[in-house]
Amino acid sequence: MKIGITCYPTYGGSGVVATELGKKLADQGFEVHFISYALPYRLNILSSNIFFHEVEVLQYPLFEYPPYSLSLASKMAEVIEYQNLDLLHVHYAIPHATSAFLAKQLLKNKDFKVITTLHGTDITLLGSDPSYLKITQFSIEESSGVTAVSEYLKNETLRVFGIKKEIEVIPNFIPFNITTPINRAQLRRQFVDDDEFIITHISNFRPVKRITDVILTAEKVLKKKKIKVLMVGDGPDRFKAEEQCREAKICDRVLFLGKQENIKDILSITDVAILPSSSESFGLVALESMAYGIPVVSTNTGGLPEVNINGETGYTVDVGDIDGFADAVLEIISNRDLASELGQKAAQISRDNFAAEKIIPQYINYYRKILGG
Ligand code: GMT
Repeated sequence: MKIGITCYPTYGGSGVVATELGKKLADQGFEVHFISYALPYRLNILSSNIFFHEVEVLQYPLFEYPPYSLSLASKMAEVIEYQNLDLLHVHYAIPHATSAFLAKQLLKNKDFKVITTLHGTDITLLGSDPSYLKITQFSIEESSGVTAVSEYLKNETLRVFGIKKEIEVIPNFIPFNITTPINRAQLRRQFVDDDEFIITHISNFRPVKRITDVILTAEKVLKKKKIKVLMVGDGPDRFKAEEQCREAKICDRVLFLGKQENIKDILSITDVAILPSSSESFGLVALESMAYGIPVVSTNTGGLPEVNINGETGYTVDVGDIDGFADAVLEIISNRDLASELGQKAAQISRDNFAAEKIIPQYINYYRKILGG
């Protein structure tokens, strides 16, 4: 089977999932062609089964906004035709599913299938906005197959678009092998003393992540316990959150580390992961934390409760409930046995439900079903 994969190549869960999926498919002997405007940042291996096709976007003075979707559609059509692909799997509907539809129109006589995987804000924020609603709905309906990363996202897609399309739920998987750095203790000591705890937040710091809730929670927890908060990532709300730390005089306790490539080291020294998002279709960061045996305190919104099980792998609280967040964090860091119980269960559930070995075959079976149908 020859498979094309289109995704956003920069930081972000959908790109990570698409890239790791492609790598695993290549390991199993499938020929995989990535099509995007840059090399996906996790596509850092040499394999005779992996190819990358860069989409060049022509600049022209008339274009205030160069039409990437058109360049992408042309490149998709070229790769499908000349590499003789059986299947194009696009991650994130906007604009990838629409470009895939165009590529199909360009290759009317070629038999190939398009599968769209919905990841989250392509439905909940952008796809449901009037400016994108119709075209997203159309592109989803025109895909040969559609998957969603959670039951929540599937139901939300059917609700928002009022469509009857069959959507297969294939959850995200743990996108790395669990490794612990040999200098873990030393690494941890760089950040905290023995009687202190590390609370970590990882995101792209957009409004939907509500990072200011992390700071408000830290302020409350710091009244009772010594913690350091590691803020990993960058984005539009960083300045506001830094300002908040300055006002609360907790800058020495909240460290903004910026974007980090190696989140495995950070997770290996973390005591509690915190995710106060107002909307989250899945929450890959919650899963990655759980894989490291870290209890997660997250909101109970969207697909998060399908990953972080309240009272078992951590706690889920209402969006914006700062007291709830602070109480949950305090409960975990004040009780060593509870923390260890939650952490062990988190690791176990992440393995049982979301191991790559369990999820990749679901994609392969789905490909076969769509190709056979
Ligand atoms: O948040 C985004 O818009 C980016 C998107 C992405 O490309 O990473 O995130 C979504 O997809 C992830 C991978 O499936 C999910 O883990 C995230 O929960 C989801 N983000 C939201 O729903 C806010």
